[in-house]
Amino acid sequence: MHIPPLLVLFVQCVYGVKEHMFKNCDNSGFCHRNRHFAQQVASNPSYSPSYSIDGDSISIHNDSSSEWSISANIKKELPSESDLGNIILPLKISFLPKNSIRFQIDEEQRQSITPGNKYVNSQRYNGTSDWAFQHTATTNTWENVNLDIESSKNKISASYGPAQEYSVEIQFNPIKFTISRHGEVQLIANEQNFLNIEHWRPQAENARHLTPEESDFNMFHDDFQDSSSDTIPLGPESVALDFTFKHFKNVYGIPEHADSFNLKDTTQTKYPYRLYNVDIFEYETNSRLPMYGSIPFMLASKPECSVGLFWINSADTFIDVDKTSKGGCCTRTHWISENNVLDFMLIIGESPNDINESYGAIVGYSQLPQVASLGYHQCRWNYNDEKDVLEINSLFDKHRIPYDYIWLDIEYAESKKYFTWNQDTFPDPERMVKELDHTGRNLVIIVDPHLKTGYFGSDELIKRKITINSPSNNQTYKGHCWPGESVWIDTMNPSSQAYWDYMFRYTDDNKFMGGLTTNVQIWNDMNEPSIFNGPETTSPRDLLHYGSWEHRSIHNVYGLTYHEATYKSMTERFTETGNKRPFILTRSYFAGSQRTAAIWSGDNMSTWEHLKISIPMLLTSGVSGLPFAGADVGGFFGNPSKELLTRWYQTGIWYPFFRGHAHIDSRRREPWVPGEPYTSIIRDALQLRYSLLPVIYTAFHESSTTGLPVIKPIFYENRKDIENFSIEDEFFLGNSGIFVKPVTDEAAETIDIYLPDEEIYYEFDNGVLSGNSVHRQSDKKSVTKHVDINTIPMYLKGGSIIAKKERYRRSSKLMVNDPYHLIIALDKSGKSSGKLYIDDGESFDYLQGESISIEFSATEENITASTTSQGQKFQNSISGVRIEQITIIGQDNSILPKKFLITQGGKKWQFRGVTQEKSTTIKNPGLRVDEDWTIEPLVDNQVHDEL
Ligand SMILES: *[C@@H]1O[C@H](CO)[C@@H](O)[C@H](O)[C@H]1NC(C)=O
Ligand SMILES: *[C@@H]1O[C@H](CO)[C@@H](O)[C@H](O)[C@H]1NC(C)=O
Ligand SMILES: *[C@@H]1O[C@H](CO)[C@@H](O)[C@H](O)[C@H]1NC(C)=O
Ligand SMILES: *[C@@H]1O[C@H](CO)[C@@H](O)[C@H](O)[C@H]1NC(C)=O
Ligand SMILES: CC(=O)N[C@H]1CO[C@H](CO)[C@@H](O)[C@@H]1O
Repeated sequence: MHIPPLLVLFVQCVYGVKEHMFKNCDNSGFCHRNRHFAQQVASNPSYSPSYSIDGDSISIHNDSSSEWSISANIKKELPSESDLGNIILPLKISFLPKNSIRFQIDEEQRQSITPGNKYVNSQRYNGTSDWAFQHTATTNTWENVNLDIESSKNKISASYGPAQEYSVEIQFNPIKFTISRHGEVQLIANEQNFLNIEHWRPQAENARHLTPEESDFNMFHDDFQDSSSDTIPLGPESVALDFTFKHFKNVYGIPEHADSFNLKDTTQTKYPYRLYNVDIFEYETNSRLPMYGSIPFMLASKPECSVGLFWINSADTFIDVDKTSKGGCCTRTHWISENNVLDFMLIIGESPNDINESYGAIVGYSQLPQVASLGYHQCRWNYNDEKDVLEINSLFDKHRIPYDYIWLDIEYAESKKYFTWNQDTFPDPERMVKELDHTGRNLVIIVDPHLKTGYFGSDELIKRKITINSPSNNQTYKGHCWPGESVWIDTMNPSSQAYWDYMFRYTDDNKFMGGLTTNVQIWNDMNEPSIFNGPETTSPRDLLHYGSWEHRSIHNVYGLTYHEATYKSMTERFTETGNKRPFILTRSYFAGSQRTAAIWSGDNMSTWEHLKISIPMLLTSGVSGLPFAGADVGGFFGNPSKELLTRWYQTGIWYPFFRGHAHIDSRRREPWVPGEPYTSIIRDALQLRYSLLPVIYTAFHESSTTGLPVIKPIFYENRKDIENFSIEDEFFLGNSGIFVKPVTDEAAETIDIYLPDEEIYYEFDNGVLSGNSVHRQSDKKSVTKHVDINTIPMYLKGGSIIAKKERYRRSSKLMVNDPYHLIIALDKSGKSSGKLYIDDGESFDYLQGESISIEFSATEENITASTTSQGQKFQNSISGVRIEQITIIGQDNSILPKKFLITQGGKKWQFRGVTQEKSTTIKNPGLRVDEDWTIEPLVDNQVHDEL
């Protein structure tokens, strides 16, 4: 949510000119200077770089952590007028498990300089990885690391990886880092010599430090309108480097932008992709402007190889993508950050899967969410009071529409003082929550990082010295946000955790969460942080955090530190009430946020363009390791037409995080508001989502262990076709074989669907098999399909087995004991397989093995289910759950049997199926879900001896 109501008028005027609120590369000092540097270098054929590696400084370590690394010094040669001599930039290259390698470059003299502000830490910040990386040991072992090092006068090479299939060559002068797989070059860092590290220098001496390539634009001050008060106490400090992806046409990732999945060339514009977490309400589509979150991870993929680049930096960052090279030589990228150490990781492998696994092993996989959080969330700014909330709750029942969470935006709190309730509108939150609990529903309430001045919430923050501070006196900074004058919690400070824990357990005054138990969860908004009177809607860069670090250094990771603190506090609360998994939604995020939170794409608008762009945005989030993402269904700002709202629900059911939300000035638009036929169509879509929860949860489980995107780009399924790399409006639901292309055009009558591969695809519109199927024709890879407002175009790929739950229930919690419908879609050769993961859906017991994984397989001989489970407790709890129906669909029914022999738990029995044209259905076969079983076909009338 965003926009103070008073500003709404103003917003109408600025809409369409958002770019003036945010810096671009021309008016951002460090970006401007580095692009200038790059242009000078590129246009000077006799350019001799100022940077080189000192060959004598090389040393090789195999240190205590058994981490292989190479250290060396990079020398930066200054103009002869400078009396500083050479600048020493220590370089460390570490070989990480499997297929990753990390490069870190620091600046030696930072140990001994005196910055212009005594409160400021003068080092280059190197703590980004402490926040981004997961802290538990990775499951990878070191056994696979083999390092062969070869050195000569101008270079050193090492091969690494399980079979030493990867190698890195480090050239000293000019500096080049070349990464190969099976001897073939895949990536070169600094191929274009754009390496640049602006070393520390006193302002007065600046002129003597400039090389001919450098510009001194905005080094010590900032001309950009509302950032002119930035004191820039350490002067210019940027780090920049280019990366050439060899023979790669397509690169992905670096969210968050409201832009295409496949990244675009940016060389002709002043808008490189920018990563800077800002409150960009009413954002425009097809834009490289920064948004609420940042993940500086890029994936390059081509049929034979994939490369991941993780630029470990939490400062303002611009990324130029250059696709202008002739003959498909490469995609070139130029990464520019305002400050911090230069730190990046390269991950190389064959498929994007190899990358997802290694990247996830480092930053952590998405945590397995509770099942309820995968249901539908109903939000609005604001449900006014307890009566309103309970009325909405019962209207869902009246209209037979399932949902799991109702949300309260900022108006629930007294004067927007988080940790309080408005006594007039919410006199008895406990009563309200109990009422929701009757039907298994839950509540989410918002808690933002700005705390209004002059009440216990902020007083205590100031007393404990855990606020973000002003650079002038190192005292609490005060700015403006929702409640008016506010202070911000500094969750970089480890002491803030105890305070946050305390607040989430606080029960005095008007009892914030006292009495509220397991069905209340938290929404963290405005944590970029959004500051209404700050530059670019956010924090001044020279504010101070714990460790005397400037906000400039940590800006993009602040939001993560905040939602992690909330997550920890909620986990701690739940230890007493059943070890439940917290559900936290955050607007601002960084690499690693997936470990503790879900995200959504902020304040979008009720337009068809925003509906359409939501899909590439979610694909991007998925390949960047953060699959639990969504977009506000219906669009936050504005009033969607009935058709747009309906199409948005039909698309939203595929969002990993599925929430309807609306601005305070938008008209009510709950699913029953548009009336018939729309309400019924929306109900069908929601019921489809609920029927697929077992499939969605299984996809999330896979994601939480392998990094699999929940909505999966089609080039993850088939990398042989180069066309697949550019498709951004179709996707698979995990590895389930469910293939979808939502309708996102107004008044659509037909839709062209590009088929990802040669397999047969069974028509499965709205989750119902029609008996029809499609496959690629020799001359045509796509099919045209007629659609009307009811149609949710989808297919089940031949070779898949999925498990649905088809009974209507009011919420996911009430579905726990419902039976499954198994759908077996045979591939061209008559086989298929699939997975189902089940656990209690809400506690952490699954980490102790309290879960069941079922592998289904079908061949001509039999259909089998093979279950794996370590814990007995959960298994016992679902011993009553049955499979109520099995549908087998194939290309032709002559191969489909009619009679079956079923074996489970030592018992055998016969069963007759109902055969239609292309499918066979077995109703109530009497199978339990918690134990292995086999079904074998019987020739009709065959009498089986054993029975
Ligand atoms: C380096 O580390 C590996 C793995 O711990 C070990 O086997 C090896 O002996 C160590 N020392 C050297 C110099 O290779
Ligand atoms: C600035 O204030 C923080 C407490 O808010 C304190 O820990 C830190 O030492 C102070 N810095 C200096 C240089 O005085
Ligand atoms: C960051 O630098 C400090 C001081 O040099 C060092 O102790 C620490 O280990 C570094 N942290 C990382 C993550 O490299
Ligand atoms: C099912 O059939 C496969 C061959 O397709 C066979 O290998 C397997 O043993 C059979 N399983 C059972 C439980 O009969
Ligand atoms: C997208 C995808 O397929 N994810 C893969 C991530 O990595 C693991 C391990 O390599 C694979 O098993 C997953 O399938």
